[in-house]
Amino acid sequence: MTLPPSDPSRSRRERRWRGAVAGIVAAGAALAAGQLPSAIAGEAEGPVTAVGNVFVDRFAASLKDIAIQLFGQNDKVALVVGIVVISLLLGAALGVLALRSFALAAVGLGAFAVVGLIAVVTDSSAGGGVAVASALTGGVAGIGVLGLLMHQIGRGPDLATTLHRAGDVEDPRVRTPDRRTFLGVSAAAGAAAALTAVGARSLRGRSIVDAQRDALVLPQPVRSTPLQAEVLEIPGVSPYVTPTEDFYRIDTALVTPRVDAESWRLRVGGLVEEPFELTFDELLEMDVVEEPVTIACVSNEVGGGLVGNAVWLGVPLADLLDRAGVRAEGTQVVGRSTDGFTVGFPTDVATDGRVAMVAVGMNGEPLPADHGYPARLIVAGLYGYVSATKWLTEIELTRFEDFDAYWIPRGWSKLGPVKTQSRIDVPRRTVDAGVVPVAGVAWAPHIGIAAVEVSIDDGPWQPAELRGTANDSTWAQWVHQWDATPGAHTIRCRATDATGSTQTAERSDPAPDGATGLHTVQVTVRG
Ligand SMILES: Nc1nc2c(c(=O)[nH]1)N[C@H]1C(S)=C(S)[C@@H](COP(=O)(O)O)O[C@H]1N2
Ligand SMILES: [Mo]
Repeated sequence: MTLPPSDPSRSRRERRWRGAVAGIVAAGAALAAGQLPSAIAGEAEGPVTAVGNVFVDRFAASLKDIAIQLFGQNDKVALVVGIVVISLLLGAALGVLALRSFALAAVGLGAFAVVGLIAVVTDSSAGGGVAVASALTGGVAGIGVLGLLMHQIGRGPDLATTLHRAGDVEDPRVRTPDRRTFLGVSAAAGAAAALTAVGARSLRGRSIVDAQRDALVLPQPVRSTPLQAEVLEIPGVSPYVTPTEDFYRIDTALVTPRVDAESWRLRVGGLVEEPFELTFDELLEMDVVEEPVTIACVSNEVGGGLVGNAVWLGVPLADLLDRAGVRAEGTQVVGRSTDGFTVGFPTDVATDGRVAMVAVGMNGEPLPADHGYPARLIVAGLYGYVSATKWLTEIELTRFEDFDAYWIPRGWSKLGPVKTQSRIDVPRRTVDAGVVPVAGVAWAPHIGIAAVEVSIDDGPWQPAELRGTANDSTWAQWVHQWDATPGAHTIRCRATDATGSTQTAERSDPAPDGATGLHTVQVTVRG
């Protein structure tokens, strides 16, 4: 099909549309090619996630409401998809611009590469040479593909100056290929870009660090707390120990850092008498203990799933601090991650006898990469954002008032003790009439749960039966046998901790220091 010269507005629309397609394909090619150098260099991250990381650290996390949303996995996928979609839309605009001036559009694509370059350099987890290579490859691929497709439209870099501009009338000397040819070439270039992106991704696949982790043999603990024998096994009720693959994951890292334990060091310094540094082997040679601890995220909503119980193996934090000799002014323990994330909590918490450790094992295995391999902090009774640094690399003693960790300037409380909570796991929606278990978990680490009560339809609080726990740092499973009658019912639960204090019914949001309120479920009982 040749464009009908008799209809200039239609032909202009058609050309504009082709320009947009060319721009989208060119931007896609730039994105995909830009991912290659870092993938070949064995880096876990490319420019796209670098832009995402910078976005998380600089902008999104400073907006409190978005920050709460930005913790989880789905938000990360959404962020990466958002970056790609915005890039392609910018590409569409540049493609239309290229119809008027290829040079300007090329400059636009160059600017696009520079943004990627700046992001990679800014993002602490990536290196400079790779950043430049990414920007060059991406920029050259983008401009090259745009040139190729513009040539197809008859507006390539070499032809642009020879074209008549006035009225966008077709120049008879320039053959405009038909739509099918244009789409064919675009599709081929798009497919090549997609293949490149997939290739770059699979190159990142399993790193040597995964193999290293699989080969690691954990040391035997000098002390461990036996798990209690009698556990609730009701379908739908959280198992006492959360299987690692079901354990919630929260962090600001768009791509899990893969930390090489061989070059990894743990530095203990700051306001201490004798700062020191340990290799991973030296850390493993210290006395390790094994304890189950329930950890929770401050952004967990009442009744939510950002909480889990695992058996952690690690070196007591108190032993490391003793070795360094904390000075009186060292009132805050700061934990730094390889990815720049930080936590901070009062030094007293690390030494008051509760479980506080540099963990290397989770549920009998080396820490998974997602949960902080090779080492992380675990402190019973503190929310993760103030304590549980994954990919830990430095413990620094500071004055409490001298340093605020990652989430503090972003609107969260400086102190983050876990609030006592209880959750109804079953029933959640519908049940058959008769005696049915109302059951779930309750936690108040490191204090312990003394009682859980259940109220049906705002009736009197009735005690639930508690299962024993291995220590006061884990959640307790609970069950209440309910004689369910047909119809709609409201079930609530509340927990009392070992100090005798009962959960408040007052509802508050996760920000700034953890949600409060009673978990409430509406169920329908079938007759
Ligand atoms: N390096 C690093 N460590 C981190 C975080 C992070 O963003 N980066 N998030 C913390 C938060 S908010 C929580 S709740 C816990 C979650 O640990 P998990 O992913 O192993 O469940 O990790 C903590 N450690
Ligand atoms: Mo968290």
